[in-house]
Amino acid sequence: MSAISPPSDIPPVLTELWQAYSRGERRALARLLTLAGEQDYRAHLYRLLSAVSPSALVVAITGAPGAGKSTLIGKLIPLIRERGQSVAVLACDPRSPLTGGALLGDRIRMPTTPDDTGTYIRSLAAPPGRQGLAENLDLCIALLERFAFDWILVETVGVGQSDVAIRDLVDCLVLLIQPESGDEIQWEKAGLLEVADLVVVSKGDLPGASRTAEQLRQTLNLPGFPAKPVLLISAAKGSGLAELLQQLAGQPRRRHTPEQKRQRLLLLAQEILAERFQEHADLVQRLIDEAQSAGWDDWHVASQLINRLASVHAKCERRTP
Ligand SMILES: Nc1nc2c(ncn2[C@@H]2O[C@H](COP(=O)(O)OP(=O)(O)OP(=O)(O)O)[C@@H](O)[C@H]2O)c(=O)[nH]1
Ligand SMILES: [Mg+2]
Repeated sequence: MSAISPPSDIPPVLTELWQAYSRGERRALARLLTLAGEQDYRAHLYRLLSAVSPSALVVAITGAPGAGKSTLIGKLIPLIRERGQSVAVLACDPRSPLTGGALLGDRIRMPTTPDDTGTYIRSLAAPPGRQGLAENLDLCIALLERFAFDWILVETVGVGQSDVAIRDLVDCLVLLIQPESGDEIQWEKAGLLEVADLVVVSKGDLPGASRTAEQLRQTLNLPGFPAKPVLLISAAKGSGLAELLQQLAGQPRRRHTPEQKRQRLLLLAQEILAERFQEHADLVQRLIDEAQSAGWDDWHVASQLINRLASVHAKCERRTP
C-alpha cells in the first residue's frame, strides 16, 4: 500500500489512523471500519479512498436467515487461502451486534486462525430502516480493498429490496436457497432471483436438495434468456464448494463499470439525503406545519422539503471541490 499523505483539513485522529492503516496495521483498519459508520468521518474517508483502484473480487452472499450463508463462507475461507489469496468477510447483521446473537454465531461458523493475516472477519450493524444492508458498506469495502484483500465476501440476510440494491456494490451476487424452503417464491417476488448472478442451493446433503436445484434450473433457464448457473452444494459434506469457488473466481468484475458506478452514486446520494433530513428535523417540522396551514398537497410539500434542504446546505457548505 502506498502511504499517501492525507490532505491537511483531515482531522488529526484520522490522519494518524490513516498512516497506521497505510502501513498495514490491522488495528487501524478495524478502527477505520468503525469510523466509516460515523457521519463526521465519512466524507473524509471518501476523499482519502477516492484514489483506490479496484483490485478485490467482491462477492455478496445473501439468502434467508438460516440458509447456511455463514457456514458456506466458513468453508470458502480455507479454499481461498489454499489458492494463496487473502479474504475479508463483512457480515451485515440486521440486529445490533451488542444485542443480537448473530455475531457470535457467525464467528463460530467461520473459524479462522487468529494469527492468519490473510483473513479478516468483521460484523457490521445494519440500521433497522436499511433492512439488512449496512449503510457504510461501500466505504468498508473500499477500506478492505485498499488494505489489499484479494476477496471480500459480504454476508447479508436476504430481505428483498435491500439485497437488490446490494448488487450495485459488489461484483457478484450469490443467492443461497435452502432445499424445499419455498424461498424461491419470495425471492422471485422481490426480484432477487432475477438480479442474482449465481443461484446456489445449500444443504445438498438434505433430502429434496437436488429437486429444488432442478426446479430452479427450469424456472431460471428459459429459452431465449441468458443462462443463469444454479449450483448445488453441501457445506456439511464439502461438496460443490470447489466448483462454486471456480465460478466465483471467473466472474467479471463489474463493480466499476459506468452503470454500476452510477447506481452506487445514486444510492449514496439517497443515503446523504436521508441523513440530512434527520439532521434538519426542525426544518422538516416547520415546513410540515406551514404546509398544513397553507393547504399544500403532498407532492408540493415533498418537493419543497428537498428544495429547502438544498438551499440550507448550499449556504452552510461552501466547500471547494
Ligand atoms: N445439513 C446441513 N446443514 C447445514 C449446512 N450448512 C449449514 N447448515 C446448518 O444450517 C444452520 C444455519 O446455518 P448458518 O450458516 O448459520 O446460516 P446463515 O444463513 O448464516 O444464518 P443467519 O446468519 O442467521 O441468517 C446451522 O444449523 C448449520 O449447521 C449443510 O450443508 N448441510
Ligand atoms: Mg449467518
